[in-house]
Amino acid sequence: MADPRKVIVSCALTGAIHTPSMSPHLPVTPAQIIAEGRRAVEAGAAILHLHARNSDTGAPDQSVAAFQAILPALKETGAVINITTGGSPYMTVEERTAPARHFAPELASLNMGSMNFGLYPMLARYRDLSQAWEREHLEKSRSLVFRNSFADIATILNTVGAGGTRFECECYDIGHLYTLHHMIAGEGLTPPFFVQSVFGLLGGIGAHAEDVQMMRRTADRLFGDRYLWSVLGAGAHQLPLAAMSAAMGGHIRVGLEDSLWAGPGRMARSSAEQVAAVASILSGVGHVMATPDEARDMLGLKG
Ligand code: KMH
Ligand code: ZN
Repeated sequence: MADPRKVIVSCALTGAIHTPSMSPHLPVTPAQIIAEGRRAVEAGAAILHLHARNSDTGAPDQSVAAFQAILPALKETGAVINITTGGSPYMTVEERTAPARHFAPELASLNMGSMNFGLYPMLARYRDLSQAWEREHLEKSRSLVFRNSFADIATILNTVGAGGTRFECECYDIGHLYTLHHMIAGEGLTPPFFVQSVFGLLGGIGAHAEDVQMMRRTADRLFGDRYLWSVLGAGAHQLPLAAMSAAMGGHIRVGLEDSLWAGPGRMARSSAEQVAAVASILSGVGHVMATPDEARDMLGLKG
């Protein structure tokens, strides 16, 4: 019998989109983020995708100091550390890349195109945003364009990549795959490429099975066997698309950054609950979760 397929599970612990008023379980202080990271790794996550927050307000904080408060303890989990370069979509590229440039992690996110970022419709459903920054976030999000120009992408590749960091290439639409393909030729990106396909975020591709298949087919055509395909379903799409990715031979990303839910109408109490749900999906189809070291090997990370 063939060995079981190893699936890399990434866990995104807090992000910059959801706010404390939306869920009491969203980690914002260093102690909460560290505890969530440990639980996610115990549940089987190989990669921790990290943002940091201001401890007092829970607002996104992309300072080196905010990451310094969480990184040493999270590195001790043994997981692959993936630092965001998306930061918050209101920040400049200089601000967004500061922690990844400073810490030179094994992995960093790289957003592959500019887009309307579907925050407003999601935020507008929450009536009781209790803090001023959360209400401002709602107001600003209506006219938000998440900017990732060709020059921005190249800057991130060249500055963050200089430290030996490799990239989780976040593709929110088919066009972003073509941008990645273009960047490979021009900017010296080397395989294996880690393609994180993001589904169901308004402004990007939808979360229908046909969308998922189209993304996969296009990536196969462009990158052949030189890439690893991972699926991120936003909000309520998270676990259904995790199951679809498992069935299609893909890798999976979950976590409270991407969805506050653990099932229909049921808020997740922890990112680890979502990782555990993925573990049971994978065992149901005969796959196993890759360890952090297996993920390092598969992604060609510096270790
Ligand atoms: N929240 C995800 C949909 C980043 O950090 O670079 C996008 C994300 C961006 O993870
Ligand atoms: Zn992120």
